Amino acid sequence: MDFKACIFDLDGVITDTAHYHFLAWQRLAHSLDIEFGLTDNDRLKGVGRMESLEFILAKSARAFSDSEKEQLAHQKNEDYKDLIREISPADMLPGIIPAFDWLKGRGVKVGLASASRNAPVVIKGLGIADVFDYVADAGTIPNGKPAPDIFLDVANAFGLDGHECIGVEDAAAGVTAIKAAGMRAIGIGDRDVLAHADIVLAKTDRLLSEGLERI
Ligand code: B16
Ligand code: MG
Repeated sequence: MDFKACIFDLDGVITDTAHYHFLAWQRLAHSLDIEFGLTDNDRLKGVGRMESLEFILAKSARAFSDSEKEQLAHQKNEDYKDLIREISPADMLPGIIPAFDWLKGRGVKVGLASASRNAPVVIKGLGIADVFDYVADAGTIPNGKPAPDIFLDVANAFGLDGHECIGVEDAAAGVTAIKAAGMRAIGIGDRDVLAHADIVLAKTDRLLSEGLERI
């Protein structure tokens, strides 16, 4: 084990908020007579709020002004916040708490690099806010994933170079961001989609034994 920090994505790695994003986006899309299914939602993994909205609105024949877009993004976020109000420690994905304990026991810094501006609320609901030595503020990061900015922001906060850090991601754009930051990547999900990761695990349950202990 030769890394000094482990930087986590949130949605799809620590918890599965993707489903709540889906419900909120689908409600918005249907209110505009736009079809929106699970396959569309997969395209939005790790993608920021306005970019996700643009993807959905592109499926409509009509044009939307900037102020309409702001209003729609706000509406989706209000619905999303309603949905995540009930998040609790029971919503942690399997294997994440043992991974945190293992990292903490070795003095490895633990960071969060989520594109979600709601990340602080989510980690509070999960009961893990204290685990993180640093949480990136998505609202202040210039370029979203696949740009390396958010992972570099966390490394900088720790005073570390990219090669001293590893990142854990479920989105292809996220793995690209980690590699562009000069870090090693553990991907969670489909091997073909996450082909650029150094290690790919189908699920989070073996993150420690087949991911962190091996990378
Ligand atoms: P918000 P992650 C991402 O979280 C989600 O995967 C993505 O679906 C969402 O649009 C994005 O956060 C922005 O979220 O609207 O709450 O700011 O995977 O980077 O943890
Ligand atoms: Mg994710």
